[in-house]
Amino acid sequence: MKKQLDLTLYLVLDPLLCGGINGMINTTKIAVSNGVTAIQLRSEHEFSGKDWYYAALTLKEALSDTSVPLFINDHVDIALAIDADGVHIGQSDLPIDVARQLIGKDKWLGLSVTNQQQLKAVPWQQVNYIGIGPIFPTITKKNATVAIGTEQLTELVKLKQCPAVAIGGIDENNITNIIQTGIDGVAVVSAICGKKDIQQATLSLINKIKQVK
Ligand code: TZP
Ligand code: MG
Repeated sequence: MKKQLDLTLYLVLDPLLCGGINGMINTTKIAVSNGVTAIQLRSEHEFSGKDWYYAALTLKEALSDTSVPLFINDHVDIALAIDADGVHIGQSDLPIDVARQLIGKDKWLGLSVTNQQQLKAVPWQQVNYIGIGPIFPTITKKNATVAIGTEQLTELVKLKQCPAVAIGGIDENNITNIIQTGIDGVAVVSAICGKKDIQQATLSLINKIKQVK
């Protein structure tokens, strides 16, 4: 099925929070059937190259009859090996032009941005979307930079020249304020991963997004 770049509710999977590869697959299936529009595989924990590869491959298969794309965090090699739909990289990963060169023009490329200086330096021709954050404090990402808050997010949204998702500490209690900034979508980890009721967690976020959009 043809994939689409819809950033409305972007789920970043954490293998540890989800309970391993099977937990990620289960989370993905339930989240996607309840409205998640994009999936990213990300891990900060011990995850060998083989684990990355098999997790990514299994996720790709799980999404094969959906229109929901799979992004791989940082690892261009894994993205290419499994023919993922895209790659997401941070400011200290590969230079963006090198990542683009490696993945080619047909795969989607996302870049993390934390402040105005980084946003002004984005090579807009090379990226398909940016991730802005952390918006609120988060314990999911080790060494996360200081949370920027919704006012700063609003300023960055005004300056951006491509679609964007907000990330970091976003949950059902603050998602409405985030969507009201005019951002294209929201990315979450712990608001879905590891929740007892994945369906309810997803629906609660998606319904709040719909109320504003
Ligand atoms: N990048 C900035 S904050 C963050 C990432 C990957 C973690 C977001 O996790 P959570 O659980 O949604 O706060
Ligand atoms: Mg990274």
